Amino acid sequence: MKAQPKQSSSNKPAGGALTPARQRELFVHMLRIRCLDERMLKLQRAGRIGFVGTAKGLEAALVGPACALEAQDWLWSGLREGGAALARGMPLGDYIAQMYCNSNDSAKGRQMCNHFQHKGTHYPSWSSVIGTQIPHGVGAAYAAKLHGKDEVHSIHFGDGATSSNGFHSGMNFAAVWKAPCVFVCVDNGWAISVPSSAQTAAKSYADKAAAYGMPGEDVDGNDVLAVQAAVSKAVERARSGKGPSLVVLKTYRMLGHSSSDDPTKYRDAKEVAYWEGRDPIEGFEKQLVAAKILAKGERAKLEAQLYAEIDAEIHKQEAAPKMPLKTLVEDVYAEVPLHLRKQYNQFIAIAERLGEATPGDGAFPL
Ligand SMILES: Cc1ncc(C[n+]2csc(CCOP(=O)(O)OP(=O)(O)O)c2C)c(N)n1
Ligand SMILES: [Mg+2]
Repeated sequence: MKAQPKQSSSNKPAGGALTPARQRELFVHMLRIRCLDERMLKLQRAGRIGFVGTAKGLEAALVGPACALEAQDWLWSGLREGGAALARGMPLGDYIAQMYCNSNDSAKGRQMCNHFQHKGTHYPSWSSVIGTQIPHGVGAAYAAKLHGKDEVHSIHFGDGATSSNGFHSGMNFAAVWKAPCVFVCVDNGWAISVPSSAQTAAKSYADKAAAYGMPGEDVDGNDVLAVQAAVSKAVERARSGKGPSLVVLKTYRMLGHSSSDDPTKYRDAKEVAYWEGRDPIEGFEKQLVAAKILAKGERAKLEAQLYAEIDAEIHKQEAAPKMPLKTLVEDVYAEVPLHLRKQYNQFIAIAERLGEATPGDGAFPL
């Protein structure tokens, strides 16, 4: 089979269960994220790309919601939903071009790498500024409602973002306006080095929903079918005009916060081992094998196919030219104004004298 992402099958399950073919698709989406993370981290360690924030352990929390949305819906990203965009049809080439910030990067190299966007699948560009996507997504959902569009906006954020202003204002306005949106909190246990136990005194982040007058639900974020079902229910509620819900996906970030982080400095190996035993891909693989949807040993074959596709795309994107430097001053004004032309000329003079930065010169320090 061809492992390239696609959003072909219907999300409307017959009798509440996903078809075997759809379950297989979900599994492949999850595997792709794992394989891609592994490759990206290696490229970063080799100094070939600048920065990676992996989603190892969170694959079910990415793929479940992505596969609960229809093509006209929107997904507003937290810090790790690049793989969710792939599951909704963002091409692999766009993902990897963004990691290289090359001339194929749809952000034109203006975003830090690992900050994806894809117009075609309604996936607005990430912001690293925690929580800002929440009021943006709520505003877009409210606008869709005013324009009578059949759109649901799925707004994703981490446990850490629940302490942001954007979370409170977004949740409040969404409930008051009955905006067609779903709040997906990926509680992966940590906000860099701050554990969830220090982030809130509430028993669960889901309890916060009651304060804004919306339903809140805790879900096993490592069980992709449970995640898909819970988010589907919240999406249908939003689509039918009943307003927003909060779905909290309880999961775990298996690796560091980013390629610049060493999690052994702040968390216990026993905690990591506990979650290793609850790996979302292994759990789903066992389920699919037991249901004869996947053959024993098939995972290895799928992984080999995925790695071949990823590696071919890496070679293609690594060979692509860089963004032309003049794009630094384009796209803001109809004509580049004098002060920007002066700055650009100064910049070119410096680049000619000292040369340009090379990969590995300026890895982002966070
Ligand atoms: C407004 C703001 N404050 C602080 C930071 C620094 N920062 C970057 S990531 C992060 C933690 C995010 O944790 P969480 O929301 O749980 O997402 P996760 O990384 O676990 O996916 C912080 C505090 C930031 N980017 N923006
Ligand atoms: Mg977190």
